[in-house]
Formats: sequence, C-alpha cells, structure tokens
Amino acid sequence: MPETALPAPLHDALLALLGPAGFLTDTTDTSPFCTDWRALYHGRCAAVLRPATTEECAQAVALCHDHGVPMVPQGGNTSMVGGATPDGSGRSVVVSTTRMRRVIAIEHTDLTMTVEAGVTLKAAQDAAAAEGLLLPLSISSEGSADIGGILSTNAGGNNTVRYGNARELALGLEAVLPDGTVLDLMRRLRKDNTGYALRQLLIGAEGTLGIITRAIIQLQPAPRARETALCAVADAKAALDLFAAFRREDPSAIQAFEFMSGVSMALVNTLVEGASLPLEQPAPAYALVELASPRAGSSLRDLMEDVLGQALESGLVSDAVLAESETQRLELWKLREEHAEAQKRAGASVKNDVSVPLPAIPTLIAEATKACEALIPGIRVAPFGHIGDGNIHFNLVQPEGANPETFLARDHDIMDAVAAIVRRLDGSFSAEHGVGQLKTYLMPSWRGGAELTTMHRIKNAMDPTNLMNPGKIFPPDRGTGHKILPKLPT
Ligand code: 2HG
Ligand code: ZN
Repeated sequence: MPETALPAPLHDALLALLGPAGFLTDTTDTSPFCTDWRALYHGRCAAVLRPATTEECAQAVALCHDHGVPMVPQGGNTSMVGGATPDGSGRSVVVSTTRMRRVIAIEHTDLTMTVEAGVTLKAAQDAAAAEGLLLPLSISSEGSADIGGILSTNAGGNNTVRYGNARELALGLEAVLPDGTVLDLMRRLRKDNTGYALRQLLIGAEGTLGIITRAIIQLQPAPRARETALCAVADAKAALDLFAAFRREDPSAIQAFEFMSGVSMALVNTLVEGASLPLEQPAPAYALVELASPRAGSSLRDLMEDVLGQALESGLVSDAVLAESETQRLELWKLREEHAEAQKRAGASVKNDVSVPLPAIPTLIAEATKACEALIPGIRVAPFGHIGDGNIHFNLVQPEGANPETFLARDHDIMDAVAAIVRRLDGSFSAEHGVGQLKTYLMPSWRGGAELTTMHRIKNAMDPTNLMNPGKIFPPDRGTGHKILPKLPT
C-alpha cells in the first residue's frame, strides 16, 4: 500500500498510461527511490512513475501538473547532495528514467551518440567503445548514474581536465517541461546562434526546470595508447607542480590528473577489498596521472618516463608506479575511484565538493584542515579529487569510534568553516555535485542579489507552481517547504 494516496482520477489515469511496470505505489517497491545512496535522506512519495518513452513521460507530467502534484526527477539515484530524494510529505511522485534505456544511434561522421536519458553512463561508454569511440566523461558512480542525471547535474569527473563537463559534451537535448510540454532541442549543431541556448538552462538545473529525456552527446576517437601512473608526493603543491610539468611538455596528452590525500588513500587501502597500494611506503599524498592518445604507438611512454624521471630526480615525486597492462591500469584507477565508498564505510562523513583557482589549492587544503581539526579534535581530514581542474572533494570523516549522529549534527559548522575559506579564495561551494537539498542554505549568501533573483525569475517563468523538484537548489521558505519562491513583479 502507498503511504499517501494520489487523487483517484490521477491514480487511474497514470496506471492506464504507464501500466503496472511503470507505476509503482507499494512502499516495498517505492522505498528504494525515496532514499539516497548514502542513506542521509529518507523521503516519502505517493508513487514512482517509470515512463518508457518521452511521450509517456510528457503525458504523465501533464497529468501530475494538472493535479498540482510535485514531481522529483530521478536517474541512477547517485546524488551526493540529496538532489533526487523526495521530501517527507509523501505528496510527490518520483519520476524515474530507468526504463528509457535505448542507445538510439552512433554517428561516425560527426562522432555523436543519440541516447535516452535512462542509459547508464557505463552502458553509453561501452556502446561508444564497441564502435571504436570514446564517451569522454568518467565518474566514480558511472555504473549507476545515467545520462539524464549527469546532464541534469552537469557532472564533471576525471576527464574534465581534457574534455570539459557534461555541459560541454551535449550538442542536443530533449526535455519534458513542468507542464508536460516536450522541448525538442535535438539539433547536434556545433554552431547554432538562434536565440537563447535553452539546453544549457536545463543542464545543471538539477531537475528543477524539467526532466531531460534524450540527448546527443559529442564523442571522441577512442584512445589507442594510454599511460597511467600513480605517484607518491609530499602534498597538493607537489601534485600541482607535477601537473604543470606534464602540461609544459604536452597539455593535449593529459587525460586525467587526480589527487588523493594519504588519509583518504589509507581508508581505501584498508576498507575496500581488492584495493592494494603498489608502492613500498604509504605517502602523505598521491597523484594519479593518465596520458592518452588516439594514435597507436605514440610516444606517451617516453613522455611519462621523461617527466617522472625528472620529478623523481628533483624529489618532486618520491616514488611512482606505471601500469604495464590494462589490468594494472584498472587496479590503479580502483585506488582512485573507491574513495567515496571507503569513506562511507569509515562512518559518517561531511562532503565539501569545492573548486578554487589552481594556485589556491594548497592554501585551501592547509587552512581548511586547520579549521576542521580545531572544530572537532580527531576528525579525519580526507581530501581527494580532480586537482587538474581545480575541484577538490574536501571531505571530513568522523573521528574513529565517534557517534555518527553526533558528528553529523556538526555538518553545518564544518561546511560553513570550509565554505568561508573557499569564498575567500574565490572558489565555489559546489563544483560538480550540485546544490541538491544539502547545500541550499548556502545559496542566498553565495549567489544572492541579481544572480539568485534571476534564477528565481527563470524558475517562476518555467515552473510557476513550483512542482518540479521542489526544495532543491533554492533555499526553502521557512515552514512550507514547497512554495519557496517569492513571486516577482512581472
Ligand atoms: C569522486 O570524485 C566523486 O569520486 C565522489 O565525485 C566524491 O565522495 C565524494 O565526495
Ligand atoms: Zn568527483
């Protein structure tokens, strides 16, 4: 039985439209859609809608709109900020894209993939690879995260340093707007200056302006040469110097350049099965560098060995290991991709997905470490992230043996302390994970004035009754949680 019921006419119309596989109301079926993967948020919903096509999605949204029912779009449910979890009212429906799973076309002249929103990033990457192509976006949750979700959150990840964020990869887009209108922007043009770039408005809007249903993604030729190395370094400054050394030689060869603190790596090494550090000694910090080229037999090995040879000689790098096979390469990447999982296993943690200009990264890490250690003695400061593009996950893990609830009760103190430093360094409190519901409270002080007012105007114009993913991005109005946006003069 559902915890709360939809009005009978809406219930019957949705069931007739979507069928039993596309319309879930039993709490046993709906509850996985009402909790985020970290189990930080526990919402409730009246139903989960799983349309199989854009048309079904549009009609379902129109029905909900006409009945004034709030809708929470959800892809792979991997949000780090509660962006896809409904609130506790039980009034909303979750609109899941999980049944829209078709790779529609791969085109070799312009290297594009036309894809439905519910295709997981991994499935889309595999489809591209099967055609000798690369979908150049890689994130730790790619096995579950889907195309609609990564576009709605403008995901970044490991290859932003070379190819940009999801925003840069989307040539075309289709979305269902809050009243059920289908916005067809599936144009695949590199040049198209016909008014506002509406697709860019939907990308990164975290489902507050509509539900992305299809996209055309820019692909690249698949790499045929790849070199990957894990390097032990003293700190973030050394990692940045190493990044600069590779960039001086050949910026176009850098596919990924990642940073991991010794504290976070130790958690991976001890808490994740199959992870094992291939260096003689643990180090204070690590850089993972990957070079890639579509040209087989290119001289990437020389480049890697030259730069690392000099770095070892000068002491910038104290030890390094190069992958000699694809298996070893994947083993090195496992040591990078399991940080979120390891931190989850270590207890409660507070995430700060921040970005600052590259020169400010060492200051960020030093000052934020000091501030957090002063706040909570014994706190485990475990930063890691995409240092090549300025994005650090400045994460804090509860002191060993501490009570998780007591630690999480201090989450705003920790986030505020880190945010104050990030702000002083001209950074952003949300680099690639979005605002979701976790960080809405920071919006007025960071994006206040004309910026937040303009966002409100856009939201009000496209979703005047605030039905699409309410409570995300915008700070909730005291009390109601729903009618959050002040009506602005028209
Ligand atoms: C990553 O880079 C993800 O692995 C997760 O963005 C970051 O757990 C996190 O904070
Ligand atoms: Zn990340």
